[in-house]
Amino acid sequence: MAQQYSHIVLGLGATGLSVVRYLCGQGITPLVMDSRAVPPGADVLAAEFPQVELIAGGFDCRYLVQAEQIVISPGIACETPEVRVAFDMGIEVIGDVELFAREVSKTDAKVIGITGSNGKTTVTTLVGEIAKASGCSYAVGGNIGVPALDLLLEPKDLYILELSSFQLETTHSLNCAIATCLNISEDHMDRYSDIESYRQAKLKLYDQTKMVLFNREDPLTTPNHPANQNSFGLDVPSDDAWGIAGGMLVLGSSPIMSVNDVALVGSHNHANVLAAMALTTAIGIKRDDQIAVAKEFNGLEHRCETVAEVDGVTYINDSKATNVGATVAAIDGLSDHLGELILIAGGDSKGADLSSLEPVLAKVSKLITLGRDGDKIAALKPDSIKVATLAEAVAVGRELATAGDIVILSPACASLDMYPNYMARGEEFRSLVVAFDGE
Ligand code: UMA
Ligand code: ADP
Repeated sequence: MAQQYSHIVLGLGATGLSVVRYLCGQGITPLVMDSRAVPPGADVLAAEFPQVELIAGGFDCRYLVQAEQIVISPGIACETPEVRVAFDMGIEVIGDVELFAREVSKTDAKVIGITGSNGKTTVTTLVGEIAKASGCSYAVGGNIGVPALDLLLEPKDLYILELSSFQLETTHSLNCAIATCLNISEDHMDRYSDIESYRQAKLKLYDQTKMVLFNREDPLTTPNHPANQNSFGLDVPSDDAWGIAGGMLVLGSSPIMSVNDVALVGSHNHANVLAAMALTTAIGIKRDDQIAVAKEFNGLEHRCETVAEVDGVTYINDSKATNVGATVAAIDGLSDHLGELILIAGGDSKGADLSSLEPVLAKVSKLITLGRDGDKIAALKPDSIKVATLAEAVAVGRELATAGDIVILSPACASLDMYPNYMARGEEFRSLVVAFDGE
């Protein structure tokens, strides 16, 4: 071990690179370590930061124990033994969002924080669109894709951050103008001992905000301590909370717009729109800008996205449903549909208890399962059909469906047992369906 490093960056994905960029900009040359033999970003690091040393294929404890600060990527568990050693020695272990928070605290910029098990990306995007409509200077980042620190390369008045539980574990000093936890359902159980520890990671956000927005229909999102707070929900609200009454989105007793004019489909998305309105109202954005976006924004790819209608059958790509809560919301949201619902599900359940899918499976006429945990889902419904590939699943779905029916890919599982990511799974679904159209 030739050199001693005060700063160590653990993980060289998108986050690790953003941290290196930030630290080098501060005149600090960190050491980077990644457990993967060939980490993504190694080529960029070598080209842009030739002075930065990379140790790949494992974490070398000898460096860790001598560091002043370790900046850990969200994909690395804090319980990793080498990291635990550093924690136990009192070495500061933080994430990229904590560095972002410390930097933003030196400015007058506002931050909106959005977490939850499902709907984060939809709400974060909606808030970004509303900010755009209002004409303010803003940037969107965090778990949604652009690492938080990279947002600071072009300073703005407003930062809109999607935050994962992994990022929140290592974030302590965000000072959001308003922050929300949209909902909590089991996810990432391969990283948490139980849902309560996952929830506590998410609710850390509430300790770092001037105002809490919670989902009054999901008790797990209720703040543990009294806070300056408001709520949203699909029910009739009391006082000055956000909700739905008489077919209208409302704030307290004041109507805002008809639910029928919301471009996004499904009741879970009405909750998302209410949350986005509440978040942007707290920073002074006008109602007209919110309404304009709610009327226009019709959703993101891979999230209950209608891909095609072939022979009267609607094919929906909900590949981003990587946990049970998302699939439950999709099926509930479509259950008023008159035709049959044919569901394709399965993949890597990330250690989740899948039994909470059982009640919504009663609303599905046929269940087709695939992937590592497909059999566990199949066991929850009689006469399920097990297949080996998505191509087979889509072919079986087509065979079973008649005009007026829906075939939906909403896996309730991550894709990583069969695909590089959920986008690849959704794209394959799309191309399989589009191919029918050409026949
Ligand atoms: N990894 C290793 N060894 C390492 C470092 C990482 O094996 O030394 C693995 C991780 O286990 C993980 C993968 O590499 O499977 C990526 O981890 P990372 O921390 O390098 O990820 P980044 O590329 O920095 O991307 C991260 C977020 N990824 C994760 O939290 C896993 C991205 O969220 C986020 O967009 C990005 O930072 C910018 O903030 C993605 C995600 O899947 C979309 N998030 C999870 C989710 O939404 O469910 C939490
Ligand atoms: P996240 O970023 O939290 O993963 P997304 O907006 O990407 O959230 O949506 C992920 C999945 O969750 C999609 O299948 C989507 O249809 C579903 N979903 C979106 N909003 C909600 C919600 N409020 N409650 C439950 N499921 C939702």
